[in-house]
Amino acid sequence: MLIRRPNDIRSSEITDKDLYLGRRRFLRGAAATAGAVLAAGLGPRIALAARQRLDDVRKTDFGKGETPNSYQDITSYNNFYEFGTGKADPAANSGDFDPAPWTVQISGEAEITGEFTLEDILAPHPLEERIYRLRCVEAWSMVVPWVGFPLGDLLQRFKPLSAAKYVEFRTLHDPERMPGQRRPVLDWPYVEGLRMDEAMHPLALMAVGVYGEVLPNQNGAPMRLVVPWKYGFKSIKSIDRIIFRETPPRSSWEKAAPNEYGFYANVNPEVDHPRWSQKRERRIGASAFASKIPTRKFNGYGEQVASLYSGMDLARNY
Ligand SMILES: Nc1nc2c(c(=O)[nH]1)N[C@H]1C(S)=C(S)[C@@H](COP(=O)(O)O)O[C@H]1N2
Ligand SMILES: [Mo]
Repeated sequence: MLIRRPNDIRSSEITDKDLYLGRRRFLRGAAATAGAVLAAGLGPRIALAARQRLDDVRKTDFGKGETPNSYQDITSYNNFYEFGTGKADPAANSGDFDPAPWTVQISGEAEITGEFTLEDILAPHPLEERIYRLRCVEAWSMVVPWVGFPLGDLLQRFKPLSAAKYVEFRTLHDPERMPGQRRPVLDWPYVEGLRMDEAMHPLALMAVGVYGEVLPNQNGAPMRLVVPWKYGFKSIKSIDRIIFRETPPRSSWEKAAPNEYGFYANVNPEVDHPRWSQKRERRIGASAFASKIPTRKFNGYGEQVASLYSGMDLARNY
């Protein structure tokens, strides 16, 4: 298997796995935190998964003033159909998943293509924490302190050609390791896409961690997208393929129900899902008696992203 690396990376910047999983970035190991996981009330199966601290994470002002959901909420109420369709399934069923070694295949309309190790993909990118709201199309929401880096910084390294108008992302397809893929609930692998200008927008994040720790399997280890102004399903997990394209990719959800899920999927309280309202959302972790909160257009990020869609009819381009 040919493993290349983007030629803009000097070899001195590339170390072995140490850089990603070794001492530099990760200080505390499994033993130190297993007790804490148990104390947080998670089952023993999940406690077996190592919780590893990420080193050198720069704090930012993104989401300043917001109260993040608890680590427990973020890692136990998930959507990740590769590990089951129930909200508790990903935490229950992903404990045995080992996201290492991991390679990412880059193809399509770019100068630099090929297969890269996760270490090569991540090495040049300083990590930062950004607190983002995540609004699921099912009308619940969370606030998550992600750790990652701007998606555009990664895409730029492959020198996209002018023909690259869209970028497609795919999740690993391996039914042996992802038991949910043994049933045809979606057309596997999970596929998502962004228009190139959306992908290059500084709010689009490639996440590798949460709460200062390595991304738990149920949240999309080892690396997942976070596009905070779009419904949660656009934020594809466990990415192993990136394809620069001239034409829009067809996402798994568009294929499954084209009248319900569109390519854009911008959070929009003015456009209801055909089967339910999108005007309000339930904040996970709030009391069962708490009232739902109003959903904001573009999930509240309109000031930054609305210009991407000027002149577009967002009721048609849902
Ligand atoms: N590969 C993959 N990515 C996925 C999903 C999935 O089923 N498979 N679910 C999506 C949906 S619907 C949501 S709401 C978010 C949930 O992310 P979280 O579990 O980290 O909160 O992941 C998205 N990414
Ligand atoms: Mo979702």
